[in-house]
Amino acid sequence: SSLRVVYAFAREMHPKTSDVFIQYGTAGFRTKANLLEHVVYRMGLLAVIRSRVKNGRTIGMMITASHNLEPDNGVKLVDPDGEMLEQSWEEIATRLANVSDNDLESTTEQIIKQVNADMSLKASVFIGMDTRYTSPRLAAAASNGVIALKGTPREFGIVTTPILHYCVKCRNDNTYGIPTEEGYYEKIVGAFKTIRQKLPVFGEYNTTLYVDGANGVGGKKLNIIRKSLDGELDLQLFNLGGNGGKLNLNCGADFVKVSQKQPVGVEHVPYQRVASLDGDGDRLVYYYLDDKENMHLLDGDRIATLLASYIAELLKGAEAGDLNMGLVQTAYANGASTRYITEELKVPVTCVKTGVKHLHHAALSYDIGVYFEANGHGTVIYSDKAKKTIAKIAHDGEPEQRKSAQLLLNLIDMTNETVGDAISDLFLVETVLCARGLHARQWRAAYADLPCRQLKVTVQDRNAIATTDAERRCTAPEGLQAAVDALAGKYASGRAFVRPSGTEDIVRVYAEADSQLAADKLAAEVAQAVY
Ligand code: 16G
Ligand code: ZN
Repeated sequence: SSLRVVYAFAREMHPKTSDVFIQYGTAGFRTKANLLEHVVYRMGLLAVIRSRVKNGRTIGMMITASHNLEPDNGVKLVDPDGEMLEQSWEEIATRLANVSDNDLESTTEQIIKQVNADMSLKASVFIGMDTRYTSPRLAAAASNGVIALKGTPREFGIVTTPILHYCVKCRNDNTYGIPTEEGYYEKIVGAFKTIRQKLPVFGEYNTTLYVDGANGVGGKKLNIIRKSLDGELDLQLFNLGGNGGKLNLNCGADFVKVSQKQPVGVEHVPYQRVASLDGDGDRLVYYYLDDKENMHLLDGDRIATLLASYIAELLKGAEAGDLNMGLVQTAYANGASTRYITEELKVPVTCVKTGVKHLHHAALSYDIGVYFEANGHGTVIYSDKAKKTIAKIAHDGEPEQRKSAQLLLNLIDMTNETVGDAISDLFLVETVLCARGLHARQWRAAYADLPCRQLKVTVQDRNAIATTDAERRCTAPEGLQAAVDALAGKYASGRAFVRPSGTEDIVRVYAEADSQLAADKLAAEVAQAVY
């Protein structure tokens, strides 16, 4: 049959060259780029099958390894509503990625049967990639996979991960926007400019923003956006990939958050706020240096609290009292942020396992769900009920109510609800800081972070560690949790947990306590207990 030819082609063009087992993890497949070509080709096949199971709706494929260094790459699939691939398909993806070339045909046929795909339907797949030099070759393998099963690929070239998610969503739901990069700019930047007309700059807010682009795609896109901002925001961009700057190397959101150090390549001006993006533009943290060059970090927890408190203020102004808002965090959320949210903001908090899909899912249970990982990945999602209620007030409310509701509508337009988005989040943060006339120092003054430390531990088998309670406690190996409890108990405000990484073959340790010294010690002691 013609499919025979397809598999012969795969063996020729994208042969499986490695026997290393590879798993579809929290962020898809991710490993050394040279081990990925056959995996990406096969994900092209799977994307077509997925599209047909979804009645021909468009599926996304993103070629990226996010904040990893240049030699790595990865691929993940995006479901029709712009969300992460449904969890039950992760095992199917893993199976297809690991079969031998000889078994590729029979395994593909099995999967088609298992998921009951009607292979006579049309299939559409949007493909995006980050700036890695290995990405074009992998994107071509993805396209070949899509074409092999007679699907239609559309390559978007270099885009941020969230732009691809956005385009997939728009293609399947045209009320959300236009499925192009330009459509994305029009909606998000357009909403920002509209809101700036209504909220003039005042107070301690300064329109100059420095940006650390991690030498990746996010900075490049901000460089396009910058020219259309009409002075509403003066973006000074660093780490755009030129001048020998290496992707994510000693820069970018992950480096800044984990090392708590300033990135290389960014001009240093005391008290100037800096937004730091990760390599594929889906994470954002802020920081500033004081006059003694101490770094002050404003991470995902800060962004979440800033956005949630402003949305709460507008909901109150709109008198949309029947809409509930909640915040979703992970075990990595600083304890001080959780306390601030529940006690000061009086917003309910849910804690879930690491990984965007878990946060997104939990956020869906609120009318308005704000979710952020401490590492800077997050967004806000609004239910249909919330959107309808707000739109109605914006139309029929009293003048003061209408004002708040209209600002909320602009915020909704500025938000990429499909997934955490550094560019969209940056405009949201800048909107709130401007609306409140805040300097980054004042933003940071809302609460004091507990000092914390993260460590990586290499162990024989990371899966020997099993966790429960949203990864805050472990159930195996025996005795480990008791040891962690005993160690944390020695320190004031001590808290620690241990979890196997979903993206690297290591175990992660997190500790916080009332001083940096204590947090560092606690982390080291817990790491010792893991060995
Ligand atoms: C992935 C996740 C991120 C999570 C990180 C944890 C997505 C899109 N990305 O990058 O949310 O924080 O993994 O990595 O879900 P770890 O399991 O190695 O700590
Ligand atoms: Zn990323």
